[in-house]
Amino acid sequence: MTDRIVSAEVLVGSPTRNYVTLRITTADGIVGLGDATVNGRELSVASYLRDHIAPLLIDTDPSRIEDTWQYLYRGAYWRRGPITMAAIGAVDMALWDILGKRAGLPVYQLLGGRVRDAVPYYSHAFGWDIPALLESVAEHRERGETYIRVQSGVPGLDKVYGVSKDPNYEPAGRGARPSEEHFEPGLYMRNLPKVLGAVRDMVGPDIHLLHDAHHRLTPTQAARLAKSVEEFDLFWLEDVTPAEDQEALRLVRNASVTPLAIGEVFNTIWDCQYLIENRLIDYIRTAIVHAGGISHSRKIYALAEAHGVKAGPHGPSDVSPIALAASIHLAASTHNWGVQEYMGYSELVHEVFPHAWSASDGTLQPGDAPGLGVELNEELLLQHPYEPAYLPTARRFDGSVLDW
Ligand code: EZ4
Ligand code: CO
Repeated sequence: MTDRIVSAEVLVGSPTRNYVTLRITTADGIVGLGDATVNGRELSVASYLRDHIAPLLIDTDPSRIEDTWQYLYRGAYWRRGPITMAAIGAVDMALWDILGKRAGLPVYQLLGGRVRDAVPYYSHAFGWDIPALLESVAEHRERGETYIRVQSGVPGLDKVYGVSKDPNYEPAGRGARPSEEHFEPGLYMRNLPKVLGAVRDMVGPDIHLLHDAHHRLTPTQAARLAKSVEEFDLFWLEDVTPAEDQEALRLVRNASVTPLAIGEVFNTIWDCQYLIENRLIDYIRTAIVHAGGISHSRKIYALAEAHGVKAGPHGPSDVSPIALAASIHLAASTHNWGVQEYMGYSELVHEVFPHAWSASDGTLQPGDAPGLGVELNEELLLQHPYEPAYLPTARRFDGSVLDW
């Protein structure tokens, strides 16, 4: 008996921050949810889904997940890129959700079942100076977390990526224009070894420390940085150069054995292929939502598995609890998994998207609800309408634009 899709609705709301959610309903009354949020470009994905994809889905068979993916990807002609891939990603997640609900099974069971008892996550510790950072790290340790990202202020810079005055760091700021901040590579590069040294001294050798350089260094700066922090035994150094020039990572690789992670802004297996096949990275960071959903992400991880590379997906607050659920279900059933980023959500976001997944003692569990196990409280979502919000932009002290 074949079911068919009867509606595909796009809901945009801003509970604390903006989210784009796709809701697909079938003739049998099964509802699947997908996340399509692209931070700072939310309305373009909403339009892509509403104007160009939703009409194509009506009357199609929701169980043809792979065929739908191929149709939306290859059928578009103008393809790839974050907007297209997040839109396809949302459809893919919603269809896996529907399949799970139809089967009465959590999605991780459909993907081959558990390969691990719990999914380790890393969270974000930060502080403007070393004492404040050490305090933040201690709080994360008290929660039982053993993978901790550490970001600190930089003397001479008044705003720094990953550090905020609020207890919860949220890089996107509401308003019609992005805020601006200044960055100077020298100040940052000279400061980081001191910071990581202090944290390593405090936590000892067993805690996994991570750091995000956020795409700002030249290849030689990146190589120097990776070498200068080698003794602190990072679990990974992330986005040490901008992602477009992939050959840049070869210099970094040759200069040090600091493990490298990259890819949160990648959208397809072809964005990842060169780095994986040339073994220039240790962890691939594509988020399930921004890389075409569960179906396409699995292919990326399979390519990675063959080359000794592990998955370490992006999981900031702009990846909604639906896409995070998809990531946890994949993590539970994918062998070459490193760690899942988990930035956490405000109470309001947990209420808008009630979920079966859970986080405790530094690990995530997918839960056993059928499908992805996330619901949508539409009324509460729509009480918080979309508000323009943007990630900051960065300039050097001379005023020239730099990657943020
Ligand atoms: O800057 O989610 O590793 N995490 C990150 C994030 C990203 C934002 C972009 O939307 O780099 O903080
Ligand atoms: Co990052």
